[in-house]
Amino acid sequence: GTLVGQFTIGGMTCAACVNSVEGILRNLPGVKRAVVALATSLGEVEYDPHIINKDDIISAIEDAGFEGSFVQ
Ligand code: 9UX
Repeated sequence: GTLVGQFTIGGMTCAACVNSVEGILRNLPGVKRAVVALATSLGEVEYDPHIINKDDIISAIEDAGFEGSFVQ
Protein backbone atom coordinates (compact mmCIF):
# COMPACT_ATOMS: atom_id res chain seq x y z
CA GLY A 1 0.00 0.00 0.00
CA THR A 2 0.91 3.63 -0.37
CA LEU A 3 0.01 6.78 1.50
CA VAL A 4 0.61 10.37 0.45
CA GLY A 5 1.33 12.97 3.12
CA GLN A 6 1.86 16.70 2.96
CA PHE A 7 4.09 18.48 5.40
CA THR A 8 5.41 21.92 6.13
CA ILE A 9 9.16 22.28 6.22
CA GLY A 10 11.11 25.02 7.93
CA GLY A 11 14.72 26.06 7.68
CA MET A 12 15.22 25.78 3.93
CA THR A 13 16.96 28.95 2.90
CA CYS A 14 18.50 28.19 -0.47
CA ALA A 15 17.80 26.05 -3.50
CA ALA A 16 20.41 23.49 -2.50
CA CYS A 17 18.41 22.80 0.65
CA VAL A 18 15.66 21.45 -1.60
CA ASN A 19 17.99 18.95 -3.20
CA SER A 20 19.37 18.00 0.19
CA VAL A 21 15.98 17.36 1.77
CA GLU A 22 14.63 15.54 -1.27
CA GLY A 23 17.71 13.34 -1.37
CA ILE A 24 17.42 12.47 2.31
CA LEU A 25 13.75 11.60 1.98
CA ARG A 26 14.15 9.58 -1.21
CA ASN A 27 16.88 7.50 0.43
CA LEU A 28 14.64 6.45 3.33
CA PRO A 29 13.41 2.87 3.08
CA GLY A 30 9.72 2.92 2.23
CA VAL A 31 9.70 6.37 0.63
CA LYS A 32 8.67 6.12 -3.01
CA ARG A 33 8.50 9.78 -3.97
CA ALA A 34 9.40 13.05 -2.28
CA VAL A 35 9.19 16.66 -3.37
CA VAL A 36 9.68 19.87 -1.43
CA ALA A 37 9.18 23.47 -2.51
CA LEU A 38 11.32 26.32 -1.28
CA ALA A 39 8.83 29.08 -2.11
CA THR A 40 5.91 27.57 -0.20
CA SER A 41 7.80 25.62 2.50
CA LEU A 42 5.61 22.63 1.66
CA GLY A 43 6.51 19.07 0.84
CA GLU A 44 4.82 15.87 -0.22
CA VAL A 45 5.93 12.33 0.29
CA GLU A 46 4.54 9.02 -0.94
CA TYR A 47 5.42 6.16 1.35
CA ASP A 48 4.62 2.61 2.36
CA PRO A 49 3.19 2.73 5.89
CA HIS A 50 4.27 -0.85 6.52
CA ILE A 51 7.90 0.26 6.18
CA ILE A 52 8.01 3.84 7.46
CA ASN A 53 5.70 6.18 9.32
CA LYS A 54 5.26 9.92 9.64
CA ASP A 55 7.32 10.13 12.83
CA ASP A 56 10.26 8.46 11.08
CA ILE A 57 9.99 10.90 8.20
CA ILE A 58 9.90 13.91 10.52
CA SER A 59 12.86 12.54 12.47
CA ALA A 60 14.90 12.30 9.26
CA ILE A 61 14.02 15.88 8.35
CA GLU A 62 14.96 17.13 11.82
CA ASP A 63 18.17 15.10 11.94
CA ALA A 64 19.18 17.03 8.81
CA GLY A 65 18.64 20.33 10.63
CA PHE A 66 15.22 21.30 9.31
CA GLU A 67 11.81 21.38 10.94
CA GLY A 68 8.97 19.31 9.59
CA SER A 69 5.30 18.87 10.48
CA PHE A 70 2.68 16.83 8.68
CA VAL A 71 -0.52 18.63 7.82
CA GLN A 72 -2.20 15.57 6.32
MO1 9UX B 1 22.09 26.53 1.11
MO2 9UX B 1 20.52 24.76 2.73
O1 9UX B 1 23.87 27.26 1.24
O2 9UX B 1 20.89 23.41 4.01
S1 9UX B 1 22.01 24.21 1.17
S2 9UX B 1 21.14 26.93 3.10
